[in-house]
Amino acid sequence: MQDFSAPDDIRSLFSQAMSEMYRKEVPQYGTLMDLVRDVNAATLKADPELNARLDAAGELGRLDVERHGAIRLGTAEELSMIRRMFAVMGMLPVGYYDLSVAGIPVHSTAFRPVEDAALKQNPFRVFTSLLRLDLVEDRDLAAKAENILTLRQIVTDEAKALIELSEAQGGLTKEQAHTFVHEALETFRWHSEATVCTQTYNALVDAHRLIADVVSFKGPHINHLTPRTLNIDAVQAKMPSYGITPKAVIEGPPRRETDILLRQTSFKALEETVVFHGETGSHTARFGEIEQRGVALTPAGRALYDAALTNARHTAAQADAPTYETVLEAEFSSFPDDLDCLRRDGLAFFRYRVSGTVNHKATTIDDLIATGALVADPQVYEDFLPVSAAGIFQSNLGAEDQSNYRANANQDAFEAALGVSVIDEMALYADIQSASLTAALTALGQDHLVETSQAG
Ligand code: OOG
Ligand code: NI
Repeated sequence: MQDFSAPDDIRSLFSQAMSEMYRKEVPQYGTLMDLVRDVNAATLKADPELNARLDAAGELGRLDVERHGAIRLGTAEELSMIRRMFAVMGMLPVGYYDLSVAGIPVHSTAFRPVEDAALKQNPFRVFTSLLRLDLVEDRDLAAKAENILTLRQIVTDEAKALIELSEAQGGLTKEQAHTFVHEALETFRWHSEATVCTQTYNALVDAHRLIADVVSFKGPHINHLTPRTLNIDAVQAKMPSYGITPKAVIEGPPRRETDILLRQTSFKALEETVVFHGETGSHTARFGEIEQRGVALTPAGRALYDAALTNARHTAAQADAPTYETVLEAEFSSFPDDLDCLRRDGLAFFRYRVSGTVNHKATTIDDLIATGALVADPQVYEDFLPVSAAGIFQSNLGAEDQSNYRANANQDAFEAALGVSVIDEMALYADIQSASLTAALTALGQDHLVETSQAG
């Protein structure tokens, strides 16, 4: 039996290598990383309780390495090949996002680690979109785009060989893993030379800027890398003094005592020089983003969130409406803003751990928590939000591209392209919650409570 590198270690190597490459390609990303690191350090210093909680939950370690990226693919073959590439690094497709609702001709998934230990080590995720040429009205242009896409190969021969080797032998040796990371990086590199001429590029832009971005290049350049901050309002406020102009509003829930789901903001895409068959022009694709992650919500919590967000967007769109922030805060005022309340109401997912001892037979789980024997840590939301993602897409595509495609989800087609089904994110959080609770109750000698916990 050969000694293989752990997929978690390959993912860490890859995430680090991507970060280094993107820092060189987009210097503003490096500036943003520095800003986020400083704000995180200051936040932890000012809030010892948060520091202690993250430390006890084993979450401090992942903070500095944590980031997500995004890519956009052109064909089913590309999506299935990228799935196999990410699988080598322990990243699986989780969730299905339909962006057609927002007038963006893609549907997406997030490749990410799913196991508890893997998430703790390095939760690197890639939001991966597949272009939907079926939504393009101009069928001739769609056919032309498809032809262009079938001519490219986005994975190097060496990377492909190593993916196949890893599948055949069940992993990669350390040396193979290093070569694999080096080769995999090539797929996501920026190409300043387009594969199409100016005229084709312009026709694609006219159909949708996003289509031009996917079709005109040799590969799916990484379009942003996003560090995780503990205080997104502070980073947003400080961006201008670092020479970065953020988008106007932060996507997601409003600022609260207890962070839920995901808040995100980005800065505008850079205009970059591109050569189109010898002719110099430009293209905007790559940008920067930051995110603040909170607790994952249960289906009941998520339904509340979706309703509040929909109402806020509706109200804010009315004439004479107050600012979006004001409306958003008002809509979320009835959303419980306290971890214990979120837990008791079954609105959020937790991870349980033992923190003391008990020598009596407790009658409820709440008893064990009240006495300090059992601790419920909030589970970090590891996924994305479709409405927020649409806002991020739009902020760097330009408002004029918000054409309406009508809701047109097609998860079956996406999964057929992917070659497997996407994993249901809610099931992952629920499994972590129940497994951690069962283990903690057993360790505390409170097995009699396991069944009640599973019933709820
Ligand atoms: C992806 C936009 C979505 C997020 O964090 O929600 C996204 C893209 O622009 O390709 O990255
Ligand atoms: Ni993003």
